[in-house]
Amino acid sequence: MANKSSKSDYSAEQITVLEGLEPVRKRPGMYIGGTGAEGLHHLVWEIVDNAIDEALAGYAKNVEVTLLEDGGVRVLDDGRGIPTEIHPKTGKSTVETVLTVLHAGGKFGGGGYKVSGGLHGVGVSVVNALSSSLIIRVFRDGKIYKQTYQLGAPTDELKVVGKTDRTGTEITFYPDASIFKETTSFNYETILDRLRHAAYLTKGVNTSISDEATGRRYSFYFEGGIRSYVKHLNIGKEVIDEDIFYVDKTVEDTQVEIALQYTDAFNETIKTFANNVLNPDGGTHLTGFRSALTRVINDYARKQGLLKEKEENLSGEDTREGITAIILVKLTDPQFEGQTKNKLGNPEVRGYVESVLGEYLNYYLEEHPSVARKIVGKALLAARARKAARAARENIIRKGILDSASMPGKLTDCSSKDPSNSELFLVEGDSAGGSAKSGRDSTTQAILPLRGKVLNVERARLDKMLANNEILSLIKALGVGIEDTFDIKGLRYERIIIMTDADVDGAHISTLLMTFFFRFMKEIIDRGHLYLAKPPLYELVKPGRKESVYAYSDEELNKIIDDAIKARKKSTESNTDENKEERYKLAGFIEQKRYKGLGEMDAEQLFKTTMDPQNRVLVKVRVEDAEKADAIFNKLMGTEVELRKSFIQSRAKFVKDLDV
Ligand code: 1YM
Repeated sequence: MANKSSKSDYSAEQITVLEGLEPVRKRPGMYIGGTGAEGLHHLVWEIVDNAIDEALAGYAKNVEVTLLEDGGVRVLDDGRGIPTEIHPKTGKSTVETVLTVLHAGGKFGGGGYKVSGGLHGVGVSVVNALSSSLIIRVFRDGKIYKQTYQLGAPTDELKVVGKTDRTGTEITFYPDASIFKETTSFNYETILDRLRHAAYLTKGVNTSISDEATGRRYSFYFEGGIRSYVKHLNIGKEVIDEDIFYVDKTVEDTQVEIALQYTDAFNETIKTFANNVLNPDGGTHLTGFRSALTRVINDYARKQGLLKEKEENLSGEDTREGITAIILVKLTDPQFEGQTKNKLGNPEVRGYVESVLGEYLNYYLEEHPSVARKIVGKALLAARARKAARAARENIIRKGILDSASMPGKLTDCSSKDPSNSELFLVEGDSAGGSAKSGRDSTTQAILPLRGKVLNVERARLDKMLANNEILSLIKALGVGIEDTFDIKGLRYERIIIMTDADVDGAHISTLLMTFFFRFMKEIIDRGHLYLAKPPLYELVKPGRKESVYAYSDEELNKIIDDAIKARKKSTESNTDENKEERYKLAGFIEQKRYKGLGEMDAEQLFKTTMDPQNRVLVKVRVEDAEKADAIFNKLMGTEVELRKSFIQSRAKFVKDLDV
């Protein structure tokens, strides 16, 4: 840290005394955001941030949080210890001044810390004001100092209570239950998460948490700092290369630290921090990062001939597709924009970040040609996909393809024009489509045959979808439009029924269709319009009888046979262990057929078994948890072939059975 030597001694004058603590207890929400669980945890952040600041300043190596069995929280660091000498303005010890005066602290006085993470911090005094009791111990100058407070007011003097050879600060506090009416219990996971991030952002600091009540404990130390953070964020994602770009450089007293890695995802994850505080709305560091990234990747692509002379530049968005990056700047005088202070405003930072990333990413690409090629390749793909999507959309709008005037040629519509009693069957393959057409109830049932292989678009991107005739026909038949023009009111059918073979290919096609609905027409699923048809697996024929019996599952098959055996043998118990032929004989059935596909049924059979509202079995498609489903679809449509296979075979997992 740059200030290590120059500012090792605290000077009491740096404290700026602002006001008393009464306002904090009157309006706690103003200081900690609220008095619920979040506000309660804010107390911990306040203290932890001070300890982390001491690590950031290069003095502390360890920050320890303990959840005490009696409901208190203890935070300990091994830094210099809060100064104990008398403060000239207050006439009290600096410890007491820090704990009782709002906004007192070196960092608010313009000196003190060079860099400070607790910029949003309202100060330890706020924690003190909102605690039924607080105990501070300072290890400094070979002595242990101790003082106790109640509701922000000292109950004794700062006293020497012992000798020590260590240094540091320890604060133990008990949140005031009359302020935190909702809850005063701290969440282990929440604090653990915060400490993990603090460890990522502060290279070399060891953070730990222990919970006395449960005995749980955890500590974090990341040799790699923000490199480890990037790695953590990319867990479970397919990275384009294991190597992580990393730079740490100081320009004009501002430290710029960046780590980045690309995955095969479509979205970007860029987290920006100023003095270890997250800036959710970015700011000048983000702007500098983006412009350098776009420039460097374009320059490299041109130089390597990956981008031809007549081709236009890759857009910023293209170069960021799939990126995971952490940008951390440390500066003396951070300024924030907006009410929430979520955006870094210092104009000079843009140039600093731009020059650091510009220079070092360029070196990196030169030195890692295979990674560089993959990054450029990914951006080129993103550019192409974006252009294709735009062209496809414009083309479709221009040609009026989605206008409802004309129905697609492949659709055999029903005669009813009332959506509430109409249904649309999406049928796998032309031959089954033919049977469905002749077997259907033409008043209420419409048929749209879809050819499976054409639907096989990896990773559902709208442009690919729109380039697909089957999908275009589907969108048109549904009458709801797509994307900006989507409107559920136009839906022409109450039920949309996916009808595919009961095999792996059929499952694949229905999954692709469900993906399409999930990604582009989720409302159709949400409103319960999407179904899967369940064709029977077996047809059972009794000799001499015309009527067949159908079984839709193996359990059902067994039950039908069992019942028949019981009926014939009356009093005798049936035995499921008997061999198959024997059982069929006993039951008086012969097994006619095990259906492998819809195509094996004639029109009449298909209607009777799978389409007839009186007899059929339908499964309603429901998305229980949109986010989870999206992740599953991502996996499914992604590169992990094995995962995909096993998922398809068990697709019932995200489809809840409902017999209609
Ligand atoms: C468990 C919480 O607060 N540690 C801590 C706080 C301070 C210092 C060291 C410190 C800062 C400085 C000089 C300085 C604070 N000091 C002040 C104030 N841990 C925890 N560790 N010497 C020690 O800023 O120059 C406020 S916080 F105001 F006294 F300087």
